[in-house]
Amino acid sequence: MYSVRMRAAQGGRHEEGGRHISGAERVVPEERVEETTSAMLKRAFSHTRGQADFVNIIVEKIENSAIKQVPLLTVSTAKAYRVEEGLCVAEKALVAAGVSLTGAKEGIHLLQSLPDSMRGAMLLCAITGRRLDNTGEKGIRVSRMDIEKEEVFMGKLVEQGIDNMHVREALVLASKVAAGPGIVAELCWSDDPEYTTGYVACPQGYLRIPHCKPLGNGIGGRIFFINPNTDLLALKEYLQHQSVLVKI
Ligand code: WAQ
Ligand code: MG
Repeated sequence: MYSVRMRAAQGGRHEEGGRHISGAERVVPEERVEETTSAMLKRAFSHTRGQADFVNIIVEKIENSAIKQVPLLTVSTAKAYRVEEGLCVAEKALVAAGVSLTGAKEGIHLLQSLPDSMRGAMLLCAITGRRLDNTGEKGIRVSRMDIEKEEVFMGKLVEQGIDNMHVREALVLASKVAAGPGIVAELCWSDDPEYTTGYVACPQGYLRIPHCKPLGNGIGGRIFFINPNTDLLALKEYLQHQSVLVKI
């Protein structure tokens, strides 16, 4: 199998202060590497966040024996009709997953007050709400994951009426993250100005939450809430480097 990863920026490379535009992560067999890279390039050049002028695509072979399998999270959808309701549902879901009320409020506040979207996620202590990674506005990027049987997966999403790219990618990412060492819960909403549904995920499931941000808002983000005694190095290694196929 091959890990195929893309990151695109505007105003130069990410390392040189370019603004992150888009990214993508797949794990595919050799015969699908070409179509995957060209789809990623197309995507980098057509993101609603802006025109990319730097695109980095990495293709890397991974041994089958190095791939870990994790279960697909079960999906449910909450009811919310306004942003205040959506965020209230998110707060309750985080607390139900084991995040303290302080931690949940802090996480929501941090995402809401981002000056621009990050490329990765923040790690927060699930008890104190304190930021535990030191990656600043870059964040930690989860990589090297995909779904095991794409057609079956898509079929399942079609049945549930939620077969869009956002859900597909978010469910795979959230399933990898939820299986990580020390993960309590995840909070996310998209950086796409037209996509306002976010989610709270934890090992018990993936709760879709309509209206996590106002329509037209192009700032999104992700927060991983973790146990205070988590081995941070092991968790970062898992998130960034462990190859994972999500089993359906
Ligand atoms: N690793 C860590 N953080 C990431 C990654 C990654 N691979 N990809 C994106 N992020 C962070 C980054 O800060 C982005 O700005 C933010 O998440 C949002 O990313 O079921 O589309 O790809 O309907 O815009 C939720 C779907 C969609 C809810 C979320 O996120 C549903 C989405 P986006
Ligand atoms: Mg996006």
